Amino acid sequence: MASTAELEQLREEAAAALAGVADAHALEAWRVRYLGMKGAVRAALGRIKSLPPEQRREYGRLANEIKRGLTAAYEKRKAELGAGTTRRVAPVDMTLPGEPLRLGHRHIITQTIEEIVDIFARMGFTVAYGPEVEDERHNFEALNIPEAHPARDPLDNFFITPSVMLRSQTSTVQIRVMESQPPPVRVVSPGRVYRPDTVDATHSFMFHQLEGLYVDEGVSMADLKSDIDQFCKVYFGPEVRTRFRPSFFPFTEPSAEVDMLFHYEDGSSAWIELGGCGMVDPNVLDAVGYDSERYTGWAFGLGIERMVMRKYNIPDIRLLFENDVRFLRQF
Ligand code: FA5
Repeated sequence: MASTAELEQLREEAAAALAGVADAHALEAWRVRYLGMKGAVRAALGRIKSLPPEQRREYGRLANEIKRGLTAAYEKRKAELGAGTTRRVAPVDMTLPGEPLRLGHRHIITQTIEEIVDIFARMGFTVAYGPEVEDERHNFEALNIPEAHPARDPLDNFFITPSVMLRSQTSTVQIRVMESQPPPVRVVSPGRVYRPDTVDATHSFMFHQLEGLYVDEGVSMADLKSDIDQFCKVYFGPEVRTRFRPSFFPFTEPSAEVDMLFHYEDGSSAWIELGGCGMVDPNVLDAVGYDSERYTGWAFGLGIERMVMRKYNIPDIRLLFENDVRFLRQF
């Protein structure tokens, strides 16, 4: 037989149990027990039917009052415990040291490019960038490389369409810079280039070059030699020597290969090829609308991987691009 006394007892019991709830898990168990579909409050309400009619009104009023009161108390406790999330039962020791963050860092090629650009900036050069997807005009024609030249062979380049390609040299940026501004020009341009070379310890199908270009009145080969020599001494150390060997590039005349005498830690030394260079061919100046009677200039293109490998004693270019973090983490 249901009675209001039993309802009062239920209210007290539920309130006491709620006061003892310490976490979201216990709160949910409390809710199921008292306010759930099969909980005590609903069961008490269900007993109205069994009462004589004259008691039903009072009993029903009290039961609903208890239900509202417990629901409100439940919501309050839920908010106190933090939006009903399941709390870790184990206490957290806030004084323990945290787990260290695993921070990545820039690739050694990127670090080197930034370092080299910084050295040239101190020598008065600005930096320019050009697209890796190029047209034949910038990669060949404006650089005085005629259609029949072997460097344009489709087997020696990554063509995308018959006239669009992945650039094979950063010399493309010489043209883009000169097209966009009048002389004087004093600029370096680092970036990726692509060639279908057979991959070995010193060759990759993708590598980085640093282009340099200086055009003004009265620029001579002496400027080229002293600027490259100065750069090598700052980057590799004051004991480094450079030499220039006659060579050929369609866009420079005269042309040279630049080598550097590198001293190894064991006391030995060797001449290492850094790249190509020379005096900008008058045809190239004419192609971009510069007055080749008035202006002269020098240009160079150096292989960045070769420099990195020499400086850090890396025996194989493939190590740089395999993405093995155990290797890359060292730099
Ligand atoms: C050139 O690319 C010319 N554009 C350089 C130049 C610029 C000459 C301006 C005159 C004036 P070359 O093909 O020799 O030249 O390449 C330059 C350097 O890039 C090489 O000395 C070498 O250090 C590097 N290099 C060339 N091919 C590869 C390769 N497959 N993998 C890694 N490095 C390479």
